[in-house]
Amino acid sequence: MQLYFSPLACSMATRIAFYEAGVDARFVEVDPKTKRTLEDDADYLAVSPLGYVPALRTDDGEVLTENSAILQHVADALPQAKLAPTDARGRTHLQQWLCFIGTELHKALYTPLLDERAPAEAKTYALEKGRSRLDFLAKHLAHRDHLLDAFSVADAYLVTVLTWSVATPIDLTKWPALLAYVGRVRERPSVARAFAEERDLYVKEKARHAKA
Ligand SMILES: N[C@@H](CCC(=O)N[C@@H](CS)C(=O)NCC(=O)O)C(=O)O
Repeated sequence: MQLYFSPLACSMATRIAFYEAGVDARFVEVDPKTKRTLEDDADYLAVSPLGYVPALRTDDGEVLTENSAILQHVADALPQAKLAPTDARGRTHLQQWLCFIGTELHKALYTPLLDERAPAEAKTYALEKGRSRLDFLAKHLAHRDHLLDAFSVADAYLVTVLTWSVATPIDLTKWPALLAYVGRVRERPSVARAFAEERDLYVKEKARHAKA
């Protein structure tokens, strides 16, 4: 499988899933500004017309998009890693959290806060609305280690998104359960490795953009 990613973007959740499974995948870096791949300067829009990551090229050549779908595909393809419940109710709970992270947190809260072109009013609105989502999440995580009964692809996605807080006005110390969760999950070897590798690539990306 081949993952199109940008450093520290939501695509990192799928890298974490691969590391959890101990499986080699091909990682193809996409520059978020130029929408070109780093390794061969190919047009990423020809792979995924909306230009956002992640995209996953499966072993049979199909290109999948949308983080939550890709994460479930990878979890299903690598069942030995136990990254998704296999029973119907458990799968519904997984979907519930993936949808919550993708819509309520990632796109509604963090995207406007991280987008330098988003108007100040949009950021204020997102923050106001987002507080109840973070309260809700903190309550759920107050007495549990993971979103579900065990680490799943939803945790891979959530830890990626919550870590973006440092680049936003969201102060996680106001939600000690979330701060503790991020600290705990980031200690997993798969997560620590993914963050370390992508942090280095992110620094390089910033340096490239500063030069351009
Ligand atoms: N709906 C997409 C959104 C993915 C997304 O927002 N990706 C961001 C990185 S976290 C991105 O590539 N943004 C660049 C862009 O929108 O041009 C998904 O869930 O996969």
